[in-house]
Amino acid sequence: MRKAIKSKIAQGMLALGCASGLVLAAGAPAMAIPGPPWHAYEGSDYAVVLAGKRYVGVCDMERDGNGVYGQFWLHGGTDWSPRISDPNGSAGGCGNHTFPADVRYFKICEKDAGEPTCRTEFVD
Ligand SMILES: [Ca+2]
Ligand SMILES: [Ca+2]
Repeated sequence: MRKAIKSKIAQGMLALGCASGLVLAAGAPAMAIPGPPWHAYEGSDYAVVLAGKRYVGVCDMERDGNGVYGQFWLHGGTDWSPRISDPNGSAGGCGNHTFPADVRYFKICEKDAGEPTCRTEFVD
């Protein structure tokens, strides 16, 4: 009898562990912060989509000599946008652009060693 209760508790704890694991998985990617504004970070460098979903910025925030660019996938689009870069690198201010349609998802890329390192985030 005692043993049965103990194993029931163990099962309950296991179920609880699984449930919280699922919640964590559903919340991935770990860095995602709900918008607006929506951000995609690569280190401190980021791309941002503002509330109207059409005005975007790309900001190089690291004085590391690596250029950054953002690319944006629009609603009804069939490919990534041209690259939007931060024209003055890590000096103040960001590159920006206004698209004719809402952004669906987007990425920030850093031109570091080898292939650029990119992170994608979703608007919706
Ligand atoms: Ca950088
Ligand atoms: Ca800049």
